[in-house]
Amino acid sequence: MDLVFEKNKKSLIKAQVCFVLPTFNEADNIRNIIEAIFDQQVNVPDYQFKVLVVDDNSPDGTQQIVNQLIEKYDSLYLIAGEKNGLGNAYKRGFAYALKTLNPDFIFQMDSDGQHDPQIIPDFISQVNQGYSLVIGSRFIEGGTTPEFSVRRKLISWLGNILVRYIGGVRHIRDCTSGYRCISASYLKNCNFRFLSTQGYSFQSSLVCDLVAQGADCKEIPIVFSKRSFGNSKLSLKDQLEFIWNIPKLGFRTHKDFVKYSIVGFSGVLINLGVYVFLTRYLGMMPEIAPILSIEVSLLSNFMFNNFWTFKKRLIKSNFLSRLFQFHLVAGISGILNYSIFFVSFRYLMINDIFANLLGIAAAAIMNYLINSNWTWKTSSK
Ligand SMILES: Nc1nc2c(ncn2[C@@H]2O[C@H](COP(=O)(O)OP(=O)(O)OP(=O)(O)O)[C@@H](O)[C@H]2O)c(=O)[nH]1
Ligand SMILES: [Mg+2]
Repeated sequence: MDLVFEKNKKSLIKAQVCFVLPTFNEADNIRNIIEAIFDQQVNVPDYQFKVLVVDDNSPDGTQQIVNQLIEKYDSLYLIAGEKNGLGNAYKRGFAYALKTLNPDFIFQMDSDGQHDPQIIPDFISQVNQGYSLVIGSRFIEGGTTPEFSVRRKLISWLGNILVRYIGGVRHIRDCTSGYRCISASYLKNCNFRFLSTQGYSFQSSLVCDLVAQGADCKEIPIVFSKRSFGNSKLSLKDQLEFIWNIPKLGFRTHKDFVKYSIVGFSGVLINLGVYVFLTRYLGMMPEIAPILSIEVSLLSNFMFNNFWTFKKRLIKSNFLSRLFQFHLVAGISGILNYSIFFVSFRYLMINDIFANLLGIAAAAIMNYLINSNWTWKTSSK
């Protein structure tokens, strides 16, 4: 008898799925989206749905509508707070869900009807296959953004390229999508200090953090159409934060960057030493000597980076092509360095030493990012 009870009890334990819905002024949309999510419950009976609305004290009455619906749905929850950006709302929502709702998986979803709840079972079937991060993607085959303006398409495309190539998530086509299902075990281990972004760029930081933890990602196509009612909350501040956040994504593996900087500094000393040796001891002309001293320092930088900085990386490309790429990147960085110096000094009237420092800093950062993501790119990325 006990055994039967235990068996029945076990079959009653369903996987818990929590939908976190951030809202700001979504009074016209929130009812439809909540009802449409709960309507999908019958299609995935082995999963128990919970919906958590994270509202930032919307003045349009969003919370009143959610409170009415709480009377109808036992598994609907609402938390409210000050308006502090989409990223902060998600952080609050995740923390609450992980602490009190005991989820196995957490969905991220917009509350304005742009994310179709009818494909929730498709996400869950991927989770069933063992994926820990399932992304509703606008940029894989079958995915579309039919009503995006050319400007928005361009911004989205550029934003994704930056995150993919600088943030170490090249294999993911849509890093800014807000429709995702994430395994709670990964979310628990997220480094929320790294995820310090407050606005929309939280989405891209989160993907990078999950992948850095080893989350196995699968993208499924979505149609991202126009919001049902109301206006977009994406502000200029969000867009600036997105750009500002990009280098931070690149420096995630900061240990590599510190090593790379030490190598770069050693290169300066080697360059100078060889120059002094050639001109003072071998009597070489000062116009010719830098050609050799620059090349020697480039070669020594390459060797140190190859056999020390990026030693642990599993790299597909061969030694000679890496050597060639390294030289090419050095050339591009040199041009960038000079251009920034020239524009700052000549046109922005910045002091020449400071203008040069600006050029060196920008070129050094770009040089690291390209070499880390291209020359020594790991085969798994
Ligand atoms: N709690 C909270 N939710 C927010 C905030 N900013 C945006 N949201 C919600 O996040 C979701 C996505 O925001 P949207 O304004 O729709 O962004 P978008 O989808 O890129 O823009 P549209 O295509 O114009 O809809 C929506 O459900 C918003 O209500 C915020 O500061 N706090
Ligand atoms: Mg939207």
